[in-house]
Amino acid sequence: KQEESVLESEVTRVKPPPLYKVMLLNDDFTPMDFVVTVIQKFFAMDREQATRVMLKVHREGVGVCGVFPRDIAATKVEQVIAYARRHQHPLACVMEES
Ligand code: NFA
Repeated sequence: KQEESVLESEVTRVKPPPLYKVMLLNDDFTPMDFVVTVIQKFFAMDREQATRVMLKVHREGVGVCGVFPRDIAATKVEQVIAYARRHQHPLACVMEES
């Protein structure tokens, strides 16, 4: 059992691991259909769900594609950015502790 005088890191982690939101950011250049495809491909949404998220990003500037443990969130961000750059689109993807 955790003692008040002992750091959490010296005993056992008590808090659940943090979760991170993975978000897309709007820009003026990436085609809407490409964004929908990205959301379907990397966040396992159907076309209808993906279109809703894309339109939210387009209208509000940012939208959440999913919530994941840190390493999975970081991999999603890297994969989305690499895929967008490979197709020469400036689409931005970021993560933030939720
Ligand atoms: N704003 C972009 C356009 O009008 C579409 C877009 C949506 C881009 C979501 C990035 C993210 N073509």
